Amino acid sequence: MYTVLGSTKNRTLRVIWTLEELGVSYDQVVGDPASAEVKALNPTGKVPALILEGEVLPDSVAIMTFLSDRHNALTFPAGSVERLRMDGHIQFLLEEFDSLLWVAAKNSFINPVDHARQRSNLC
Ligand SMILES: N[C@@H](CCC(=O)N[C@@H](CS)C(=O)NCC(=O)O)C(=O)O
Repeated sequence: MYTVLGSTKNRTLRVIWTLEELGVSYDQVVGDPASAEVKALNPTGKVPALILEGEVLPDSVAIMTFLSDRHNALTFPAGSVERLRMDGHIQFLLEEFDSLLWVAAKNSFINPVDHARQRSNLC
């Protein structure tokens, strides 16, 4: 049985989406990043994490890839050209969109206001 750590307000949504598309059953422990509930299961405080057989498995995209490979769906076989193209598109999205959106989010509604001001003064 899979246990997903995190809530659908963040990257945890990607993991939940994958599990729903695969039609696989799972439990969910809802908690905000760096909260006591999350740190109790994942000392890094990061979400999402997938807990499987006592192991805490990190990173939304790594988890999605793992689940797709494991259930032989939503992806192409490892070592195929199709898989390379798919992985290339994912890397492009992470580099060109996800990283920029994450920096913007951190400096708008996540970091304390003073921290955001200090950051913007650096530019
Ligand atoms: N690359 C990781 C990033 C994980 C991550 O930084 N998650 C954020 C929430 S979306 C978090 O837990 N931040 C809390 C922290 O960094 O302490 C992934 O895709 O899962």
